[in-house]
This record gives sequence, C-alpha cells and structure tokens, in this order.
Amino acid sequence: MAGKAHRLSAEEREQLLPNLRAVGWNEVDGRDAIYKEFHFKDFNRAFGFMTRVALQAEKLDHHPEWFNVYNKVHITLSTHECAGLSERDINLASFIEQVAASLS
Ligand code: H2B
Repeated sequence: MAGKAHRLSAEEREQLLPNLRAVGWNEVDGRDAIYKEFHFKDFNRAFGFMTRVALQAEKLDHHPEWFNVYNKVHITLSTHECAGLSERDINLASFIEQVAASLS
C-alpha cells in the first residue's frame, strides 16, 4: 500500500463518517474503529460476501476483523499501522457497502 496510514483528523472525520453512519457503521466504544453487522439470506450469501471482501482486502493489503455465524457477518475496521481509523478503513467500508448492495 502506498504511503503511511495516518489517523483521520477531526475535520476528516466530520467529512467522511456521516456517510458511513447513514448506512449503519458506528464508532466502537473505547477504540478508534468502526463496526457494522450484516445479515444475509443464508450462509451461502454471507460467505460469498466474505469471499469478495477478502479478495479486495488482500489486494488493498488492508484486512477486516470479522466474525461470522451462519448468515451474520460482523465487521470491525481499524488500521493497525496507525492504531486507529485511517482513510484505508473508509475505503474498505465503501467497498464492503458496494458488495453488500450487490448481494441483497
Ligand atoms: N490491515 C489492517 N486493518 N491494518 C493494517 O495496518 C494492516 C492490515 N497492515 N493488513 C498490513 C496488513 C500489514 O500488516 C502488512 C505487513 O502490510
């Protein structure tokens, strides 16, 4: 990944987070990260979603923390490199939204 990740500034957060909040991403208590729970029709859809996100995560070299049970996928995004939220998390969240929209 080009460049070093930096934690989003207050101004960047004001600009970038409302769009994600509007589609269900929330800031995590006690940690600089964002979180969303996805529900699909069945495991096949959930795992198809995870597969597409995984391939993009590998391409971006930016990976989600996630948890799956049957049709549920819970995702936390944060950047280890800067110990908090960076633009990489915003970009990955946007990609995840596109994939989810295409599967629902
Ligand atoms: N994923 C996330 N979420 N944050 C990182 O800082 C990160 C990553 N860094 N995936 C990458 C891999 C790093 O560990 C490798 C060595 O580039």
